[in-house]
Amino acid sequence: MFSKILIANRGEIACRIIQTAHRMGIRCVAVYSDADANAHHVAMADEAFHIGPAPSSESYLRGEKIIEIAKQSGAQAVHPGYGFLSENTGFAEACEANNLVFIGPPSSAIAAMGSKSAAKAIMEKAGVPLVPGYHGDDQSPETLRKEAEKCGFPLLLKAVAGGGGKGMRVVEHMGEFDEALAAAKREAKNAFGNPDMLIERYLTQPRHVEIQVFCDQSGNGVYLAERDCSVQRRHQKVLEEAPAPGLSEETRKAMGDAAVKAAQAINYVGAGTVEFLYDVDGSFFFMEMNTRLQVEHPVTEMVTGQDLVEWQLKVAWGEPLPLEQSQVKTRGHALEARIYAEDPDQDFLPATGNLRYLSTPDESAHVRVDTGVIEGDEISIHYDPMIAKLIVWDETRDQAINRMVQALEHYRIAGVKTNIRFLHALADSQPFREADLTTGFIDTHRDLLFPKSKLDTHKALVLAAGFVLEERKSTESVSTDPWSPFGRRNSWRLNSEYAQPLQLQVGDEIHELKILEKDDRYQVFVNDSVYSLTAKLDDDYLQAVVNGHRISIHGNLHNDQLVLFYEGDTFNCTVYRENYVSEDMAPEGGLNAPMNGAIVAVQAKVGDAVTAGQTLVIMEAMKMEHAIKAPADGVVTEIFFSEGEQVSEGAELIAIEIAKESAEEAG
Ligand code: MV4
Repeated sequence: MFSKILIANRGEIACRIIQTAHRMGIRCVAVYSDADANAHHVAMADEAFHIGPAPSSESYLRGEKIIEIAKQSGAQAVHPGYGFLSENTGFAEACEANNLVFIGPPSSAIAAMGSKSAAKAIMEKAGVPLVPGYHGDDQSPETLRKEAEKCGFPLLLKAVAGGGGKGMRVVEHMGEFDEALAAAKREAKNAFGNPDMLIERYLTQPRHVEIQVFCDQSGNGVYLAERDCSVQRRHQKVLEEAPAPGLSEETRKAMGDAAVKAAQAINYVGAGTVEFLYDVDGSFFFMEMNTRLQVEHPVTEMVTGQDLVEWQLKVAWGEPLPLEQSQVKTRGHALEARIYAEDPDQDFLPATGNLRYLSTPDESAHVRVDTGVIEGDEISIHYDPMIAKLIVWDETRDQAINRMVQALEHYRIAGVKTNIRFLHALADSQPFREADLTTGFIDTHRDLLFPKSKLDTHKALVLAAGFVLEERKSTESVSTDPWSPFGRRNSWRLNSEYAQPLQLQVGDEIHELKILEKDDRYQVFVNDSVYSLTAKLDDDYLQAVVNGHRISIHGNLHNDQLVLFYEGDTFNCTVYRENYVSEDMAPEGGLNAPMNGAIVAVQAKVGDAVTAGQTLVIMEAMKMEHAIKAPADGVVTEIFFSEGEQVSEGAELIAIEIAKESAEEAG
């Protein structure tokens, strides 16, 4: 077996590969960009080499540089992971040419799947079912029209050079054909430099079912069941599962055999995936083959009990496949949800920022978390916004869904917007539970996937008050001596004669709360209502009783940003500053970017005396301008950005020293 390999990747997949390699006694060399100097994959590896600046084109895509490092470090093989160089024929060849084992298929197999029409021709010859249509070289409009008539409508024009849904056009009838063809060709020419089209009958309600295949260097092949990846959004997979619900044993076997034939037709070696369109009537058709280990491979591992990275390493070393087809068994059901840094409420706009609070569900035989980040890490614009893959397993699909829902509730992130709430609604929805899976799932069930908050605002505000008050107590009671006059009870007794104001901002609205404390109970006044509250905070865990309803939730208070986590949902509010400048915070006042954006204007200089409410910086984000204002009177001590610069959400823009009188008033 190899004694040292290089992992030409980053993030969760680099960590995933290192984990198995280490278990097998293989040393790992990592590579990293400027942005990843402190990344988890670098820390996990035995050694790591810097390969360039943050942009992938200058780091993780630099094949030659990576090969040079592999040779220099004494690595015998290179694992490309997925993405980056994993399906780059030039890189696979360069590895081979430099006596490095490319842990993946031969470059010829990658190349064979590069063109859709060539791939279809190979598959047709191998007897793999294809969607009826045309994939010939004759691209004259007359031939294409004739083939369209033969195919029937609706039909789909697909770019021969396309992939991932780019360059596709549905044509409903012949009257639309010429115009659609011209437009699709133009688009394909622009996007891929190749205007050639293939024609397929358009399946209106297909599912995406893919087979995991493996081949060794002697040409033996097996399939490790299938995955259903129908739940996608703009050709990005969201939830995947194994096995595919409702697939009959006969279909599974037929699809598996077809997938192995497909792989063998191109002399495949290693891990590959053959994607099929699976139609409502049970028929299936070859779509494409992915010549790499895929993101969603863990669901296959969970149901087969096999480690696919271990298989890859063994096959690359020249060993036979660990199992024969008859030995491959599956058990139970696995689901994977992809946790992305994105904002579902802004059309899934990718989000960036610091993972200032990160708490993951406990891992077990039922729950697995594949991730490459830890609390405090930055989600940057440079790479894929996937934060983690959450994988669950149980005996039945329904139980697995319950596990997923629960695990999502235990996945808590503050500092970066995520799709966790969306995934929670999706996994818990009736149509998903009923396995009403088609590639149109998310569009069809849109109304179910953006649910209203389950926590009413008043109750959330009362809990927020409990969190803030208890957190203040724990930080203010510096003394651990229970008899100290500065201990927690005494210092608060002093204030218990009158109502404490607390202002919490939710969205654009500021809620003025009044709080009375008596005998370890609070009375919280919100608008015209009063709530009785007891609260106990243990680190991030709040146990509260609100009007006799016991609620235990987690939360995170960072500066003045409070996030509460409740049943997969989050409640966010700002603890209004005027009231929150406590002694440890004054006299420094920080001002942070409310979102990712550009600095349009800086309207103050270091040394300027400024007054509360004065505009200091103007930012532009999503075509709107936002004024950043002084929270109190003070003097500007530092300015961190200049006009025209891009800033990330949460970045400190300007520092001011708050004037003494102003700080006292506020405190
Ligand atoms: C199709 C199809 C319906 N009929 N082909 C989209 C990505 C590309 N690789 C193939 N795709 C499709 N091809 C025929 N003949 C529907 C899709 C499709 C799709 C496929 C899998 C998963 C999600 C999808 C979302 C939209 C369209």
